Amino acid sequence: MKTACIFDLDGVIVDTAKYHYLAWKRLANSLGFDFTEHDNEKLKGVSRIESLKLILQLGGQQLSEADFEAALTRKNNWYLEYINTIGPEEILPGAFAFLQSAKQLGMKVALGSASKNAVLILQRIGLLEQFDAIVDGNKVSKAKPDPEVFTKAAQELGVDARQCIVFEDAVAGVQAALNADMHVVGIGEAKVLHQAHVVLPNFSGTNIEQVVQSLPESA
Ligand code: G16
Ligand code: MG
Repeated sequence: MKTACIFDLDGVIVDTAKYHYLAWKRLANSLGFDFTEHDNEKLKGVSRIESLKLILQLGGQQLSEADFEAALTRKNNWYLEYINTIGPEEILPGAFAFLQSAKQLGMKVALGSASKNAVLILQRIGLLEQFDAIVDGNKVSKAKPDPEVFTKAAQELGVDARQCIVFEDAVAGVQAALNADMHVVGIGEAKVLHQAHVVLPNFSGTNIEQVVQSLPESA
């Protein structure tokens, strides 16, 4: 029996990747190198610290501990400038209706995100009150593909892992859900998210009942 849904935030509920990209690009440029949209794909679902490590590697740079911390703060401040202007129009197509379909069926819903800005983003898009539990980057110490974020979400909801369906757009997130022994629906391209039990391009034109029916019996 599937009784709970756990949604990733960036790339599933809202597309904040473009704002992360703009802020990281600004940081890279200030350090004297460029950062492309192609390379930004590698940062999806990756924590802030790991993202900066990756970017510095791409730019062939090393920073002292103090400069690393300062760079994280600068990037986040730029990111917050963008986030503070977003609203409900940024919710990805079909995501709100899908979430509602799960709630109407009596399922519990949680957020499982790597972002430390998750609560602010949910406030900005008007969805904060929709979630029964929120586990974000402030509550976990291990990054996806570690299952911690999803395991904690299930604990907060008071349900078993096998009762949860995770919705994820990142490969590391799909792996985290599998490592948590949960059902996982990939949101994006099947060739990228092939480890997921089911992959949907987005939430348009579907609902939770259709998704539950599409999950393989063994999943
Ligand atoms: C999101 C994004 C990542 C970002 C991470 C940390 O994860 O996909 O690109 O680096 O959050 O965000 P912040 O800097 O706001 O703490 P998710 O798990 O919601 O996809
Ligand atoms: Mg994501």
